[in-house]
Amino acid sequence: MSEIAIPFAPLPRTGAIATPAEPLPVIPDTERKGLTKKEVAADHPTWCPGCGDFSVLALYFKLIEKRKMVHEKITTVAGIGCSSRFPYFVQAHGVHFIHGRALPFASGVSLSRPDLHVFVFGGDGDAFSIGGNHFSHTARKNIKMTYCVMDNWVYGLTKKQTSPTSPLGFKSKTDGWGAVDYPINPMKQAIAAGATFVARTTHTNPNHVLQMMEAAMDHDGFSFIECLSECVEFYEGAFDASNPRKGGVFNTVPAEHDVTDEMAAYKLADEPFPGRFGIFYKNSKPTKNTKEQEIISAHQAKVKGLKDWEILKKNFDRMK
Ligand SMILES: Cc1ncc(C[n+]2csc(CCOP(=O)(O)OP(=O)(O)O)c2C)c(N)n1
Ligand code: SF4
Ligand SMILES: [Mg+2]
Repeated sequence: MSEIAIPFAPLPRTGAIATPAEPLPVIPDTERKGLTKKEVAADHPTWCPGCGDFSVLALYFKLIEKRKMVHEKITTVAGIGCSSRFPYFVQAHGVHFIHGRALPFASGVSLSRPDLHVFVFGGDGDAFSIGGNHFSHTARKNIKMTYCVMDNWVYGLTKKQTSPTSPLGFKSKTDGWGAVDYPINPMKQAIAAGATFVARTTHTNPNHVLQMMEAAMDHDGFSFIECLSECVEFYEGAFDASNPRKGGVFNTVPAEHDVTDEMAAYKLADEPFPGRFGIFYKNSKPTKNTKEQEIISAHQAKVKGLKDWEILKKNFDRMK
């Protein structure tokens, strides 16, 4: 039998043998200093000057700072689009995933990591065109996460195509004579699909955006925020009617509105633009996270004390 060749010679000894590094002490989250905006801001955002998305990003940083979050507990997921570049600009864990598929990816993170909160950011095209089905199914499953759609009523990244929220008559590269397809109403869709937290805000009112983000994050379930975010390049002035600085009106949800009343929420969502801003709907029901954990715990209880091979054997025996 021939000798087995050693692919490389062992390194010559240089004297001192390195001692393994001491493991870092584990400091509980509660005792750690939260991140500052400066620490969490990554690459310089590549959005056009004046894009509404800057304001949403700045408020996300503010939320992180205010809630004293630590790096490994922040997860920012997005699909594809100008708005979906979001995770690039956050110095923490994040994923810039396939167009329209941010929610399935985020669902996996949420279901497997109950210790962190998943934030998903994206655009109207990503959410309601290519990702339309995922939106409905993630909402009906009530998977714990916050989904903030930065709605600019256009496809910005691909330079001005009609989006599912573009109003009738909008002239774009795909509708040179003006859009003829009826736009969807994101708020109505979210409520009808089963989202348990549905809110609306606009990038021109920073305090309101932060308030909605905080409320959404505190909600145990699928929380959806439609955040109007102007595309100054391809749909300038789209939201002027909602901006008091541009002669518009910013009307909040009436104080007497019952957020648990689905029909009342639907009615609010039916108001013509600029409509209302605030929490339209909020309901409490068990999340998929909780239900799955119950199944896992029940199964783990059945095999408690068994060795891995014994569990395997049990499974094989069942298949006989
Ligand atoms: C599978 C696939 N189809 C189409 C595209 C091209 N595409 C990239 S972003 C985009 C639309 C993005 O619009 P939106 O989600 O509204 O984001 P915005 O740029 O407006 O923020 C499209 C159609 C793609 N990248 N992948
Ligand atoms: S194209 Fe529009 S959405 Fe994209 S970065 Fe520029 S202003 Fe923002
Ligand atoms: Mg868009």
